[in-house]
Amino acid sequence: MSGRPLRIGAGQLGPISRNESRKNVVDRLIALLQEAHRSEVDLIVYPELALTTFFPRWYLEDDSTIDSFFEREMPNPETQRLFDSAKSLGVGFCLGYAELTPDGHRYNTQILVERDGTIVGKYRKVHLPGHEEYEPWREFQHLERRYFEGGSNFPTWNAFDGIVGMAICNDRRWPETYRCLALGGAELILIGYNTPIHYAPDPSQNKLASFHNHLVMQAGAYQNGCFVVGVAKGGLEEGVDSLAESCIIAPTGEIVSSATGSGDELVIADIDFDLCNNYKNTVFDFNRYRRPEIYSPITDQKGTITPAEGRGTNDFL
Ligand code: CDT
Repeated sequence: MSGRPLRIGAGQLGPISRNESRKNVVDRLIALLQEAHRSEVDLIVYPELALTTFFPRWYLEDDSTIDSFFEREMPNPETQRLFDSAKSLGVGFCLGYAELTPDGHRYNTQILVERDGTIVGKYRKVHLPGHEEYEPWREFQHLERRYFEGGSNFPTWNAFDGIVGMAICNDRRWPETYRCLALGGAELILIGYNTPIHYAPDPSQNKLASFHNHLVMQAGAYQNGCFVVGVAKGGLEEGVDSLAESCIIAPTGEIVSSATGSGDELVIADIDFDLCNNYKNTVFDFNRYRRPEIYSPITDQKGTITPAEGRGTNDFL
């Protein structure tokens, strides 16, 4: 392949039970890494919170229980084997985990590790979904807003011979995520997710979970001339069924490879970063066609401001 080729693997995980040891999870990650190496993959992308069960589904009060789901350093004694294996095999990886900083801050984090085992980038989830307090009417909780602080930017990095950005799960539903990353030059956006199929505030959306997953990532890829890799922790985890359907999407907006099941599975695609230019230099030539002077409500406003009764919001009628 000419241009700037990269072979990517989406390292989908099946469920991780609450009592599954880090050692066992890291064994599973390394098994996928080894399969990636056999398939000559350059970069494998793991899901959001890939080292533990999706613990925000529980209201936890005990600090030491909460801490047990967080990593205080990266790599650490449990994950060093993954870094060592990646380096010796020459395969880069992207890994989501719960981060506890030395000064006590908690983030839903994803790191990008180059083929030499060095961490080149860290991203902290910006859009935290769910709720802060225990809500007894729910079948299960979604307490990300209790356990994590939000990240503060959408960085991009020169890595893997392209420009790479990251996003985490709910971030993928927001067009601002992709656009901010693309304004930083992103050609490849790596997204891990845990998406319960049951959406308690409006269960009529349940049957659309798969459609919405593809809709947002395919639109994000096309509208920004990027490749997007969406990687699930799917299947029935602690009684909660989560969407699998990991996939790799081209700047055309087309899905080029996708998972066939909901367990541990490696999904592979050959990409060429140069394809991004077909879109970035034509229909989505930002410099030529964007109108940022018109877009101020996007950064000046948080919620909707509707027109006054009987009026419109423009003044040239
Ligand atoms: N992990 C995560 O962000 N999940 C959300 C669930 C829906 S909001 C409760 C998602 O956007 O997939």
